[in-house]
Amino acid sequence: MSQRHPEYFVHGYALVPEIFDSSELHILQQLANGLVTRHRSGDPKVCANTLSIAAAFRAQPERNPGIEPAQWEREPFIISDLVAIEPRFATLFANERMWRSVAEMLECSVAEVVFHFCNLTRKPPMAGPAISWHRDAKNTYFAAEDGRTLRLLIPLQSMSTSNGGTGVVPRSHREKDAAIDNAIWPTVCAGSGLAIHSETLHGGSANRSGQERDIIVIQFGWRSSCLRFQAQNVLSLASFESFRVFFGDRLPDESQGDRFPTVT
Ligand SMILES: O=C(O)CCC(=O)C(=O)O
Repeated sequence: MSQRHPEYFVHGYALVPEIFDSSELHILQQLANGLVTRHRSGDPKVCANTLSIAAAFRAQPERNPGIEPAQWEREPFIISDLVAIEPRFATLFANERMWRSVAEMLECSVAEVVFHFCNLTRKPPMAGPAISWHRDAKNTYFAAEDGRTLRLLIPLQSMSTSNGGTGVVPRSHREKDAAIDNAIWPTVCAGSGLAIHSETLHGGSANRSGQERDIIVIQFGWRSSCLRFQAQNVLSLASFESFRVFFGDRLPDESQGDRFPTVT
């Protein structure tokens, strides 16, 4: 058994308390709200990286019953590659608590951990879609041959079953036939994290409450893993050291010539 993070090892998920303090959380919320506002006003850079609630409905209407898609064209569901459209996210992601916790759960050194991708996944009040039950190891966006990846979900408002929170099936990372009936919905405070093993079954229902439910999703992996699928996000495969050295102490500003480190 892992001596480093037994809860994650045994259950296939873990809560990581207070990754972001209240002032960092406030900045994260402002950056996320800024992207949502830009999408609503039709900003082409944000729109190019966004799946709207309406587009998600057209692809899978069963996930969001009763909504009228025409009303939700400008409402973002998933905004991808956050750092590409808002470089200041990079500063927040240079967070030592987060990288150390991830390294413990992936059972490697911080130097071995690399960032894969990030997005903002939203379930807006009364219109947030359900997310099908799935295992991240099977995804065709960014996945490692050896399955050594971890997804960290960081809610920007407290999330639970009441506002379309994420459900997980404990121990399903070890049980291929685990039943969804055994799912639980952890309450995760804003700024804390829900870490999910790549083989853990997870998903969630639609948000029909009056509360927001926005989460930052970040996938991490091992530097030495061979990748089965690799999307191109800004800073994909960058290490904590790259985030810390390049962005740790100030907000990146492309107009001042800031360059993102490239990984070869
Ligand atoms: O938005 C959610 O509740 C879950 C997101 C998720 O399942 C994922 O990113 O793998």
